[in-house]
Amino acid sequence: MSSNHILREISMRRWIAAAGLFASLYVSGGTAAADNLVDPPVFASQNGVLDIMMIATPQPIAGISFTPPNSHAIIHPTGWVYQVCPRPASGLSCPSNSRTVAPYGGVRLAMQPGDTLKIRYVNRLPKLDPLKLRHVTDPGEANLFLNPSNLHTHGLITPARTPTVSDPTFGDFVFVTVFNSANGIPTPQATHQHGPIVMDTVDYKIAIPPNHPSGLFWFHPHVHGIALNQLVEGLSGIITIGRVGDNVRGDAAVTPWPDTHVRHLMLKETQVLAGGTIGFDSGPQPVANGEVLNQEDPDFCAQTPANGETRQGSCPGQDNTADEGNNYTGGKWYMTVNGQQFPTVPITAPDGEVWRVATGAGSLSWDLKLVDDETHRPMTVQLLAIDGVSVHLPQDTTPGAMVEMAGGRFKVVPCPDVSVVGSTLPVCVNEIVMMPSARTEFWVTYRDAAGRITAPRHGASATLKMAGLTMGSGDSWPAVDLAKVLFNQSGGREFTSRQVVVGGSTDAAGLHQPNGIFREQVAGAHAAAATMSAAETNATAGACVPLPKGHRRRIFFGFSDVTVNNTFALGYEEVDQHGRVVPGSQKPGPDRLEQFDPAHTTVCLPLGPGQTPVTETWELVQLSTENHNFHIHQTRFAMTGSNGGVLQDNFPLGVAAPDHSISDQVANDQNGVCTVAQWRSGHCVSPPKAFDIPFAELGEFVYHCHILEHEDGGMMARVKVVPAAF
Ligand SMILES: [Cu+2]
Repeated sequence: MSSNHILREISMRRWIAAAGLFASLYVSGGTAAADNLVDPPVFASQNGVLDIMMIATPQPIAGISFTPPNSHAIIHPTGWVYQVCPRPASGLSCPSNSRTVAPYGGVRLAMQPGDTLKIRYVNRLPKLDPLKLRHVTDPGEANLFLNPSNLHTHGLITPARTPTVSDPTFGDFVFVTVFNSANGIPTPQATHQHGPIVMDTVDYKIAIPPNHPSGLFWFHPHVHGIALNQLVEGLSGIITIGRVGDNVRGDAAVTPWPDTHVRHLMLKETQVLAGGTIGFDSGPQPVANGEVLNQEDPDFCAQTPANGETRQGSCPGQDNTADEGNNYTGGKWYMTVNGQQFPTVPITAPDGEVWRVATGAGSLSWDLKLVDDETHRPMTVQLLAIDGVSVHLPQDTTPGAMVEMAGGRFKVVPCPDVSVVGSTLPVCVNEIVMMPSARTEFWVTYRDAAGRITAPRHGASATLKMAGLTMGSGDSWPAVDLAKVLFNQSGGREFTSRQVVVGGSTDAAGLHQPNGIFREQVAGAHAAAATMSAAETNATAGACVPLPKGHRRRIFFGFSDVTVNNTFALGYEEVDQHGRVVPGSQKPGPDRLEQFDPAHTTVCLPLGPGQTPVTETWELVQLSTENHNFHIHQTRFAMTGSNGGVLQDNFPLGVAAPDHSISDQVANDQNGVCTVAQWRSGHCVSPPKAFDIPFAELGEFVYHCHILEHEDGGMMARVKVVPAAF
């Protein structure tokens, strides 16, 4: 967290007012001399199944060449990658042949609706130095230094299933932890036990419903307390379901967008140290030359480059010792696309390309702009999908409504010269903010300064920039150029209209239609009475009752102890149709917040009558002057009142605005976090944001802030969906 109070105040206002409008931070110089961007290696399902082995393992990062100070040596820092291969007949290692890959940038798993994803997950990660980790002394976390791992299929609407006698596989269940036996044997914990402990390997079987939306998803490890460390070392990859053409069409809404003109861009970021001594929570520790700092520090680089400094795929470590921080001089913070440092993206198709952008960042939020190298102005692109669901909005949606529904994560600009096709509003943007876990898909083709599609002038190019971003009173993320884009488009266009058309059976509207995943009977759900013992039924009936009509669940985002800045936590209460708090509903107690306990279920609900999805309304209340984003597993959500207009699986909550008369107290004495009591009295202004959340999958899962420093710190809670009693 930033200790600079002035920056904090300015940036807070900037975020509130912005709706994605951030000042352009700098103009870059320099020329591209890098390799062309390569799409991630693909493992595609065949005959309805993708059956692979995925090994989390250390490996030098080929795409990052680190030269330490006072040296000409080139070091490829060792990160952690997923080695992936078709599942071998036996054993826990991949054969060394052409079908085994282990890219730091990650692979893409290409699935179709109705497919089954089978993964044999193997943990070969190294043991860690507990003195360089956070949370190892938190309750229940004594095993973290053994580097347990697991897998979450982010955004997939599938059951959070546990094994049964007849089926030993797990579904998308984040409470199981896989330990590498070479690191030692974990000690079962008396409290805060994560869940089942398995040694070396676990089998996942994830059935993708036949009516699952086509879209862009991703996978990553999800062990509480160490998720940040594992992501910034490199562990993540892309999942696609279906094709872009399922929901995106060219002229006259007829021709599906061709797969040949689609790119996948996985953005990652990793900090590399130049040796010396670095301060951790435990105190100063020696670090190696080329060592990855997986307990990431947002202050590693200056937010903006010095005069004349060019940042192509990295920024230089800075000396923070004057501000009681670390000296990162000689180190570098790499920001890569598909594991490549500042690649070139040649666009040759006359109709341009669809870019599907995902982020494997840990805590960092990207502020992306495609800046024309000649005009230095951000170029217009057409937005197609958010978080794996295509953007299908009525023609009369205003830009302001669009910005609000998406939590201010885009700067919306006019789409020039478009004709009305179908009922879908084309949405154009020229700036995209992606908080951790977000996905954004858009159409890139050459446009002039007014945003009009035109033939590119000779040599036209642009730079994909991370513009730098400050998260309210929280972290500041640095500006770095990510890629060079060359507009080598020539020849006649196939799609001659000025827009591509979004819409289809699996877009936002389709999910709530008959046969849609949020309307159909839940697969595998049976009446509770038929499958449970009397004791289980009673226990379930006591804890898992439907939310009464008109009631809402309210979630607070703040600290469990407002005087201690690492106690990220959530609060819970139920409110009735008059907005009154339901007595006895508050967890962990009146006006209190609690850090995540994996053994504690905060929300439990049954499916609707006949085992159908049930939609609840949740109110999210931000108590912090630092941004958070809300994410919930096994479903997605839309702002209440938007008729499902923008369906997303992460939402930027903005920041709370403390009353001026107490702002110094909140900002200085309480680490920028209001108490629930201050919020109730109106001394901390933060209107609740309400979302409709359909629950269409069974099991135990989580909701949390996806800034992984915050999730690991405790800003997460457990939710359980059980079958209906009838
Ligand atoms: Cu957060």
